[in-house]
Amino acid sequence: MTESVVLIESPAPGVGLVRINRPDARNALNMEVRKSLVKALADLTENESIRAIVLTGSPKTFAAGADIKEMAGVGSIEQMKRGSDKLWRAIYSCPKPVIAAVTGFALGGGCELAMTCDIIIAGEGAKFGQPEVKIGIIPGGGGTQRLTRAIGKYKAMRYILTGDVFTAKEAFDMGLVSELAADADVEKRAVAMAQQLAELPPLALMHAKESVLASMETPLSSGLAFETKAIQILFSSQDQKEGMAAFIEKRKPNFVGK
Ligand code: CO8
Repeated sequence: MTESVVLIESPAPGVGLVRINRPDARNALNMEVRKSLVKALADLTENESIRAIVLTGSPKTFAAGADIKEMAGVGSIEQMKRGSDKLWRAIYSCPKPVIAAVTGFALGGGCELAMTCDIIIAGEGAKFGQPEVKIGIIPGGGGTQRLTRAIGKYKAMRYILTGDVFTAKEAFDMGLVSELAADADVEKRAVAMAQQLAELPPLALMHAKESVLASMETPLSSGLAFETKAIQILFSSQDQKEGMAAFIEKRKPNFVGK
């Protein structure tokens, strides 16, 4: 039996880990991988015992982008029917935080995959890039938008127009990477952070994620209104009462996600 191209693991209480497992093809995101990722994220979203998700690849490659061999011959309509937006939506619409643990190459759709996650922890040897122009296309999974928002127009232009790769340290300095770690520690660090998140109130995390994402899409006044409504909603949650009571009573809170 062939091994699945996407694996789901449970590395710590409350944490689900999704591993892209196509190392011979440098974890290229063919249709099977994309569909399996969407399914894995849906399964972990449904699973109430999971409160934070880590998405990772292999030591040498997070993901080398869309599968060039699979898409080389397709036309516009076939490309449209493939609906690659489903993968990105599965991550940004996921009510749970998703941490990308990046070692090795995160190129093209692989860089876009990391950028769609909420937090990026990268190994010191990781390499990022949007090399699509070199094969006659442009980033199509949000790269022109998310990279520009993360590092600014002039640096985004520099990397998207040349297709040059940049190091994890450069990505960190430009604001694309949340945290750097030794390559061997990336997964451990991501799981530890996910575990930290898994102990926090899920509804607060969900509204925090939605509010931060709203800031990328709205004028300030609309974003602030969104945030105001979100905090108001949280005042009817059980976890808000528990969190504040625990603070006042000087004890550890027990958050139940209600
Ligand atoms: N697609 C298909 N196969 C790939 C890909 C890929 N993106 N990347 C690597 N492979 C395959 C190679 O063809 C090779 O296969 P084989 O053994 O059969 O010859 C195998 O993986 C190993 O590759 P290399 O020998 O090249 O491995 P290296 O370790 O020397 O190099 C690199 C690793 C640097 C990652 C190199 O493979 C590379 O540059 N890959 C292509 C990177 C790239 O151009 N990515 C952009 C793709 S286009 C894209 O992502 C558009 C996104 C649009 C939306 C996406 C929706 C999901």
